[in-house]
Amino acid sequence: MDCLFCKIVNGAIPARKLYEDDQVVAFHDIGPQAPVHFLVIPKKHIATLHDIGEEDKALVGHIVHTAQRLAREQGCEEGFRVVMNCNEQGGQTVYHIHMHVLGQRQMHWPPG
Ligand code: IU
Repeated sequence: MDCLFCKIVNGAIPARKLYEDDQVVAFHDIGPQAPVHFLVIPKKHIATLHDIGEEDKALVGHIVHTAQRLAREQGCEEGFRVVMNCNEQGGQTVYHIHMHVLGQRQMHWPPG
């Protein structure tokens, strides 16, 4: 499959991995937008948030829990932001769902 994040999952493209288990991989974003910026992705290919099914609920919960645990490990006790972009209008550029975790700087609202 011609998916960049599937290639990170299977090791064809290198990434600075923070964590990996049987369901998810977390790695530092190559274009960090904050001192801490990593992505948590499922190993299963799911293109967009629209494609999450009933059967994926536990997996999505695991993504959120992994994000929270790693954010704390990365020193984000003061706070952090998670972002999931969906489709072109939502700002998605890689079509394999991923949770951005950003921290170690003040966030602002609304986002761009
Ligand atoms: P988006 O939500 O689809 O716009 O985010 C994609 C992110 O994936 C973006 O922040 C990129 O910098 C990041 N990324 C990466 O970390 N490693 C890669 O090999 C590629 C994109 I391609």
